Amino acid sequence: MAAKTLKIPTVLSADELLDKAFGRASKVTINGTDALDKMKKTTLGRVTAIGDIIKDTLDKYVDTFPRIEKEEDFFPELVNLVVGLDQYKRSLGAVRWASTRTEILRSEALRKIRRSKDPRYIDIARNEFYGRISSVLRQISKDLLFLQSARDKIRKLPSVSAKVPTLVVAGFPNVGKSRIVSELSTAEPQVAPYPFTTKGIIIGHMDEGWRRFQVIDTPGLLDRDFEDRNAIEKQAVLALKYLTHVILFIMDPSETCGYTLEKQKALLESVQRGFEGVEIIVAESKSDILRTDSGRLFFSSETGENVDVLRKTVVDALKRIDLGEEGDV
Ligand SMILES: Nc1nc2c(ncn2[C@@H]2O[C@H](COP(=O)(O)OP(=O)(O)OP(=O)(O)O)[C@@H](O)[C@H]2O)c(=O)[nH]1
Ligand SMILES: [Mg+2]
Repeated sequence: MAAKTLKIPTVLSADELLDKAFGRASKVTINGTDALDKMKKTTLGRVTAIGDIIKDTLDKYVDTFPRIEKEEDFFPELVNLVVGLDQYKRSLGAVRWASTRTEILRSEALRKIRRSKDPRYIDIARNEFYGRISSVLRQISKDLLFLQSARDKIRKLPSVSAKVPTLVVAGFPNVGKSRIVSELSTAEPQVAPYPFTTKGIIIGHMDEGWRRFQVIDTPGLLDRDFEDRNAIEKQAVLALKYLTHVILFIMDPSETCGYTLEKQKALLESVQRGFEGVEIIVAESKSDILRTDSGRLFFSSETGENVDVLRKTVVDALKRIDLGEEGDV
């Protein structure tokens, strides 16, 4: 997914694109059998070049911006949050329209110029084309500016795969989330930026035979009461929902994290409400410090106690996730 979004080129403004197209075209000169023939061929060459450059550039934008068809998914939700999906689609639609218009205007102009035997009419047809093509680009100038800023934001979105069964780790700060994510991950987890958190999200992978699972730690997102968040933060959390197949909720009964067990239970309930229908595995951390008789799964990243049991529980839950052909963006 990231690879796809990284390929988006910088988006030129309407004026920049016009400058580029007209600048290149002005270098075109084609010889002819006489003055009229030369003028005609040169004008045809310039109109063709302008049309080509503008159309190719616009088509490249349409092709490289991520196509968002299925909206109820992680990536579209994020795009919606950071740029606004309606405007995104409208602007891409406007660019597509401008590309089609360019093609039509160019064909019309070429036809008129080819037919013309009078240099004055050739000039008129050419100027008409220049004027119209400028006007088309001016009409989409706001869309181009929007897409340029959208590109910068989309490029910063995290590169997580929607195709891989994913475990998301939740729990208050300091309960031991990051440590268990490292324990469970095959390699050192990577940090990816995530809008609305300063820390980014931490992505690890678990390899189980031929299968690969994703483990995601989300500092700043699932470590506060859902209800305490502002609307955008809530959406940022909900976007995660599309990515989350199983939640590992970590509780620290030793309370060395700085949160009472009561508060932690309240957070768990809040996560349960926010992620209805998602399997939530609750595990108590830091069993080297304190073990309760709650009957919950417990483990210690410090001593390694029960980390294997936790891993197996998590892997079994992830194995039950069948993504089929779904999950692609
Ligand atoms: N004794 C003991 N300490 C642990 C254990 N797991 C984590 N810790 C300690 O608890 C502190 C917090 O651990 P982290 O893994 O950073 O906690 P976190 O939940 O990722 O915290 P945030 O990133 O702030 O949300 C660190 O000092 C860890 O060393 C454990 O199993 N036993
Ligand atoms: Mg952490």
